Amino acid sequence: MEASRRSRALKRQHESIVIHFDYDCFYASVFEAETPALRSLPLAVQQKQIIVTCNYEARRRGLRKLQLIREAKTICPDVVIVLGEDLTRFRNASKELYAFLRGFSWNAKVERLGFDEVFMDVTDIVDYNLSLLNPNDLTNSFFCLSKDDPTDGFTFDASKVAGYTYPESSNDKLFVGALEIDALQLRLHLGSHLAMHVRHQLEQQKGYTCTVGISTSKLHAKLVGNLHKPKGQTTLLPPYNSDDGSDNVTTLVDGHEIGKIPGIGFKIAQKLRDYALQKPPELNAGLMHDDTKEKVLVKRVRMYPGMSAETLEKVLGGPGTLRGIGFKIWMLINGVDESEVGQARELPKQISIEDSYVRLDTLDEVLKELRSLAKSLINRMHVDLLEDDSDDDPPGESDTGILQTKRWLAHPKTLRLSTRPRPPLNADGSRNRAFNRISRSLPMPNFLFNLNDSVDALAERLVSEALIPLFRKLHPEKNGWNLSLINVAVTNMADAASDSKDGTGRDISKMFKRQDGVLKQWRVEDRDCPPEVHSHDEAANAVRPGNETEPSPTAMHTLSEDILPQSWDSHVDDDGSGWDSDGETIDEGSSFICDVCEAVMPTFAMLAHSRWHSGEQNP
Ligand code: TTP
Ligand code: MG
Repeated sequence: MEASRRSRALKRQHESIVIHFDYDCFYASVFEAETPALRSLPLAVQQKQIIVTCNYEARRRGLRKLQLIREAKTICPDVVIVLGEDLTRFRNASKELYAFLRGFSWNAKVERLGFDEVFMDVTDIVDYNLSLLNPNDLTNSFFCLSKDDPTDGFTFDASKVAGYTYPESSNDKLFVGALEIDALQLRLHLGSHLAMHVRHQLEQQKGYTCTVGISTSKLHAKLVGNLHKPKGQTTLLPPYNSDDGSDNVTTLVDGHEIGKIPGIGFKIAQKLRDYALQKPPELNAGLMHDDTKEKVLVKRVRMYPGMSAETLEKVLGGPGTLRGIGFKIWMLINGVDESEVGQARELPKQISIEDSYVRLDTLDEVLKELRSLAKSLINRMHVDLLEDDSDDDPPGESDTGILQTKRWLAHPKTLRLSTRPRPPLNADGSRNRAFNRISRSLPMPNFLFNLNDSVDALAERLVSEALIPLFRKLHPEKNGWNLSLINVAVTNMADAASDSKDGTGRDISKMFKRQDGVLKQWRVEDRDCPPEVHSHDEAANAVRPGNETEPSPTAMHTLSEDILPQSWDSHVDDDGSGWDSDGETIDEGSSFICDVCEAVMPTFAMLAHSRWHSGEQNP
């Protein structure tokens, strides 16, 4: 029964063609795009005492992501190190590149995942071009990029895939002659040529290279894309389905460690490892609790005696999990992901700002952090939710520094404060990872939409009138708690289309008058916004608030959830909520503090980080 549901689901997926883009060494590329001379030098991006990424010249010379700065300097003394703690430039580049990719889409199904990944559903473009093909002369085809302009496009050879394929040996030319052609394969060919074109355009026009996967679902496209990094693209070839597990989807998925499957979160992966091994997996001593020495491949879980959706429901289900989690995970380990590529939206669903801490346990410190988060949140709301009210009048600036001619594109209706209390140390000195956030919400205070008051004044009022009362509800005790994270968010976004001051509603055409306006609507695609970089270090705190200087290199912790490719940790969190790059469900483990060196990083980075501590070298 399950096998036939799998095969039906795979057939449904065959109707879609999905491309996954992953920018190569993203942060380093952002600096290179700003200063092209850096391209030929070994370049590393520093956050705290760690290299978060480095360019391929640096990798060629032996540097790796998540290496300690001092080690990198020993290996490559002439490495150029740039500070990457202020995330603004990465956020902006990510939005700009997203807008660029979005420009190729007809159906606006373009979804950003973290800063440096994008999914694009190109089914409509592929099917349109399929209808244009001459099956008797596939080699001399023309790919049309616009329905309105038949000359807008490029010539290509539709009889073969552009780029690499999985499996590798199968990139044979198709038989010419309509009846010989497998429709899915031909559509994948078209997808691969479109991907190649977009990739080259991105490189030529924006200066960024990326690694790409082409298949029929987000899961397949992402997994297959990883095979040829950097600057590579890989297409997953049919067959996708078989009775005996010999199909290419099964082979591809089977070879991955269970925790590497997008959609299988950290907790679920641990439970599956425990189950497949019939004991907790061996850990790397002294490290975080989620780096297992014993790797458990998907195949081992899938082939475990008695494995079924029902079994998984028993293993994974329980209080706090979604019903049906067993079936969802069963489908995933069998290579089925029915989630759609999200529709590009003009406005974010929410804006949230957060920071994480090694230790935050006094009200004074909390107050300081709330002030700073409130300020960042208000600034972010101004950037993402305001538009120029008039294109004709030059914008005037009030004495508060805020443009008087701005108006709100949307009004969030809810203000939410969340914290993540840190669990106490275990008897052996280790500490369990803290997963659970607790939250309280209030209706959005109206004064936050006031454009006449300064950001500082608004932030002060937000803290005293809303955030402190919310904090008291979350933590009624005066002390005894120790927080590892605070998040302040505005959610429940209501479009302001019907409440313009003249009552005529929002003039959409105005937004398209200038390219700026067009770009702006994509600029607010963030599913969440990173916090400013704060220091929790006392000395550094002393030079705040409002300082614009780089934080001290000893300062700790600040990374945010919008740089978190959820694939490793949160696609299906333990509530089974599925891929969600809009941030509504990213409430777990968004940043992580290493127990060994106290470096802070996004959760997806921590396995690589712990491998580094254990001396295991990444290629
Ligand atoms: P990745 O996609 O892991 O790395 P990358 O794009 O730099 O390199 P690759 O070519 O191998 O894909 O991460 C995307 C960005 O996220 C990366 O450029 C920097 C940032 N990042 C951190 O901030 N902290 C981390 O620990 C890691 C691994 C990445
Ligand atoms: Mg990348």
